[in-house]
Amino acid sequence: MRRGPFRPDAFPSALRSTRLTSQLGIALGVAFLVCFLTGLISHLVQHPPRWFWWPSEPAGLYRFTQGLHVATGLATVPLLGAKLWSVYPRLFTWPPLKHAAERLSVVVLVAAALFQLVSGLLNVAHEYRPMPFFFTTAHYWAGWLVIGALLVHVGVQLPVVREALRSRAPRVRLSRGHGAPPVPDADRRQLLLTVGAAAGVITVATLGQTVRPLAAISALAPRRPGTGPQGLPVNRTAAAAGVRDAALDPGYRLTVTGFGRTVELSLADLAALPQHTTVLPIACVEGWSAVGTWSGVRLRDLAGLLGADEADLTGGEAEVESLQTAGRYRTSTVAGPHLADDRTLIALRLGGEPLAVDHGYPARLIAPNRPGVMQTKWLTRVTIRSLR
Ligand SMILES: Nc1nc2c(c(=O)[nH]1)N[C@H]1C(S)=C(S)[C@@H](COP(=O)(O)O)O[C@H]1N2
Ligand SMILES: [Mo]
Repeated sequence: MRRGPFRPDAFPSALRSTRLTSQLGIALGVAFLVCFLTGLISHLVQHPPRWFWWPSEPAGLYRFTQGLHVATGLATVPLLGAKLWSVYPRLFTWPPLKHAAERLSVVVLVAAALFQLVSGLLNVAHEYRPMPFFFTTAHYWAGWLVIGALLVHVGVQLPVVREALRSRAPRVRLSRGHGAPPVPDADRRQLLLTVGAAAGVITVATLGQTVRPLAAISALAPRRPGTGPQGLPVNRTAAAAGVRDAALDPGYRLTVTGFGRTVELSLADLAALPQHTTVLPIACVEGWSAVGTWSGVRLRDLAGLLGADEADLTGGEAEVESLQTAGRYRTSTVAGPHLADDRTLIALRLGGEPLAVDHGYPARLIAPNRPGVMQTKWLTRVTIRSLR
């Protein structure tokens, strides 16, 4: 009856042990928690509920949390691989039906975790064709599935983990070879080191998309600082967004409206307003980020043209709209802290030159501590309102 993987000695590796599985499991649990929390932050910043408040300071905070999200997710690949390797013989424990319920609950966890890694990797690689769903929504809800299934799994396995980590010997073997000698600790440590090294290599090979000194060795980073027009990567080009002609039209006007007033500003009008320069990163949800030196008009100065006062700014918001007629990122909302912040600009220049059309010419938003998707390019209208 017991054939193939169901044979008693089908999985001969003596390295598998509850101790190994426990150690990998703890590392994986911590990594998933980091991914979940940083992912939750990114979601809340982009879809803020009423109670949520996100500051404009420190300017690079989102860059850090999102860089951590992507780096941790990538480093999880070898960890999850090793963890699954260490336990998959349990799928074939005998008799097959006895542990069906337990296995099914683990299947949910494994499936959701694999979905997160694969969809996240595809997003980082800008490869949306294999995903017939909207990535962001699916990735968000699957994140809750992973964390929920993980809590159940930890609850069930905690006693086993405790036992495995407390008693140093003899170790329980997961494969069902009989009378196998205990595994030397050195071998297990070697395996853990290898897994750790693999995670490290992946991290270093992708961190260059956000840490500039590492860019040269970033074999896996799809976007790198220093590449693209004006030394900055481009996420969506003007041609791809269908705004090239409108953006280059000499008749361009920026409409600024709110507090019962509307002003229309040509590029010359904008250039005649007080100009300011800030050094701020574009921090894309996909993990890459790059710093630019932006110059232009403070958003708060435009609000001032409409007669807004300080309290209108901190307790208000601005909606910025792109020349784009379709697409998810054609508008964004600038919350109070960012609206009032001196560094938030309607940028006209990058690195001292007029913006390249792919970076949002004639005018784009740039604000501290915001995801790249909310740094709207090719602005046509700014609406400012007080929420008091
Ligand atoms: N109108 C508009 N603005 C946009 C986008 C877009 O698709 N349309 N993409 C955003 C995304 S996802 C990022 S990461 C940044 C990238 O800015 P960059 O191309 O100048 O580097 O622009 C943002 N601004
Ligand atoms: Mo982005």
